[in-house]
Amino acid sequence: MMSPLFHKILGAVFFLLPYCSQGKPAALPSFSRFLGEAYKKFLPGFPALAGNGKEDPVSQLEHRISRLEGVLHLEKMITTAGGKIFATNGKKADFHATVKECQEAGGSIATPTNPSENDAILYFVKSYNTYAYLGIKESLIPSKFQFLDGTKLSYTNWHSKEPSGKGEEECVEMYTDGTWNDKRCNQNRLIVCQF
Ligand code: MMA
Ligand code: CA
Repeated sequence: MMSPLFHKILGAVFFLLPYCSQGKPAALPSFSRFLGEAYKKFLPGFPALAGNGKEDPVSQLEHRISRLEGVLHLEKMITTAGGKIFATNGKKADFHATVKECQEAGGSIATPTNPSENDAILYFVKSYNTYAYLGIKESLIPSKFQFLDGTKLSYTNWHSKEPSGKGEEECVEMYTDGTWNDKRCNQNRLIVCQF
């Protein structure tokens, strides 16, 4: 599961931790020298340290991550709400393929638990003008919906007269106004994941 490169980075992080907590960035060896050639595999074509190399490695990485986040936000691929990052690849899939794609990416299907998370998902539904499946399914009791792990919904945003399927519509989609509709699971909808 864990690649040798990941081990190396993890090793580097733990190696660097005491330096950071003591606030001695000046005494650090170069992070790129420590990683050796490994960073080239990490992001081919990118220098390990942009700029003059004076900043400590943690700041360098924070700066680099924030620039990557800027690019992904510009491309309408990520947005945040609270502690979650929501992401889309702009592709469409049915419910089961969406759950699988999100899992394989290390996340899970987007699941709104409050109005701000609902708005974050809505941002993609509007940008791509495409409904999205949510991480919510009908329970064994018809018209009673729950999170995929079986826990009770803490927040709902049903469209008026929904849910309407009474056992015939087990999945839930988000409309372009942010409200929810219970729906059969075999439609093509925008893939939105959370991380
Ligand atoms: C469709 C389907 C349902 C939804 C109704 C609303 C006709 O069925 O999308 O899930 O409840 O439209 O009119
Ligand atoms: Ca419905």
